[in-house]
Amino acid sequence: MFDKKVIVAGTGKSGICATELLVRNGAKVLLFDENTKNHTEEILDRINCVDKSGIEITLGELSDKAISECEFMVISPGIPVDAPFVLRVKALGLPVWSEIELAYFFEKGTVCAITGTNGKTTTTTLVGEILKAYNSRTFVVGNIGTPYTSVADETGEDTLTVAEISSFQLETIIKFKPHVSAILNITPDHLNRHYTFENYANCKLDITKNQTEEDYAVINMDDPEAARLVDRIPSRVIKFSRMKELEEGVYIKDGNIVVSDGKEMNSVLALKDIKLLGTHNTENVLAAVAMTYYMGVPVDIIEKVCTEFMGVEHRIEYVDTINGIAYYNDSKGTNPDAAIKAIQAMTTPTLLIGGGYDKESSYDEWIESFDGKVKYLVLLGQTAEKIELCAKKHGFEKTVIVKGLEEAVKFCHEHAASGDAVLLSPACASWGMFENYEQRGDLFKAYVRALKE
Ligand code: UMA
Repeated sequence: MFDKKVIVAGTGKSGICATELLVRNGAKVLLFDENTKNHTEEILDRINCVDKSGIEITLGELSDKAISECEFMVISPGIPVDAPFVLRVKALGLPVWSEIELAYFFEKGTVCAITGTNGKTTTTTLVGEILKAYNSRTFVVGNIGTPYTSVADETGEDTLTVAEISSFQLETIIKFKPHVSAILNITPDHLNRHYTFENYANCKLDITKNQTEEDYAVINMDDPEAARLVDRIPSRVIKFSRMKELEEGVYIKDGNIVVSDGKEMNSVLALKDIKLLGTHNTENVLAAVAMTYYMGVPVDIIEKVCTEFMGVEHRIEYVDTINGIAYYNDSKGTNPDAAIKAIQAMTTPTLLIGGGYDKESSYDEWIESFDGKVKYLVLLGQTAEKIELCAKKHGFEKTVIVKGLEEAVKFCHEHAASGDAVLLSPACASWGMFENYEQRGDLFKAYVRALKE
């Protein structure tokens, strides 16, 4: 399939699945990771291939000679495009592909893709559920946790793929072209990687860059930054709004979500039948309705699945009630904007657990959104002191710094009263203390459940 070897950079989920896909399809792979603490044997063990003879593993540094023997490089999302070794590979003339691009090379069916700062996972899951109810040959992939490369060569003309795509993944797409794309919202995130908000927004816009007039881009008109991109989109824009009625698009009329093509209006479902908490989730449902409608799914299927959908793990997920205190896991709240949505969805006094890896976010708006609801802000991780200072600046004094998540849960258990809520919604990534947000959320749930014993 490829004439020369392919470099795969990163030995996380993405790198392993990209390697497997390439090897399954007859390519030779040079698997590379900068982290020398990794072990070649252990990496090889994680690769699920019958014949591993075409795989070479290099840790630490890539030599110019090794690079020149390869055709192109596939990079994992976590690797910055300006990492010195990536710049060297480019300078030696090799194209650099996102693992999304590699997967798309093998794609034979219809693809829809979702990006945005927040709501991606909920929307992707819901779109996936709707598409599965319509066509059982549906794949749900991407930043959501299942690399697209793990299923790309199983696709066929009759399959549907829904992909959650992060800005990291969009940075190195070349031909990736979803038939229906969506930009849910754009607020500052990952600025340590993209440097400026404009770069970050441009990465998001790139989800539409290969689309043509036969394709659709679903855009949230209530989000000023997403709405600003409309004129730069080459495909047919399908606008959606929770706040205003549109001439054409997906919006709310008399309590119903409706789709209008400018001539006819089609009512899809009643807003009151949605089970998800918070206005941000209404926007996610609007996006999912728009996407699946233009993917050709009949309205009765969209309605049924949307009204049955209960939401996603780690996203304002109800855990348990202990001594009259309700515990919620919002570990997926990895940036201030997501954490604001979670605190806004709370209806009782809340003990909030936050802090984690420093993505150089600003926490001012998050603290301002507390609105008298937060009883204590319990902080952990690299950003604890920074957030505490920011809270004090805004006159919020009830902060506590703890060593870890278990201590945070214990503090909340001891200081909450019946009727209060405890919310883990860190506004920060989990990296440094946990492997990922899933592990952070799972541990939180385990510590909460242990309180019962
Ligand atoms: N590495 C280097 N050099 C670097 C950086 C990393 O060699 O400069 C190596 C590391 O040593 C490690 C490997 O790269 O071995 C890790 O690669 P990775 O960080 O891309 O991790 P994966 O396990 O492949 O997970 C990635 C996504 N991770 C990131 O974007 C950071 C996962 O998104 C995604 O679910 C997975 O692919 C499957 O597609 C997680 C995430 O946090 C959930 N995403 C961000 C977000 O949602 O905000 C964008």
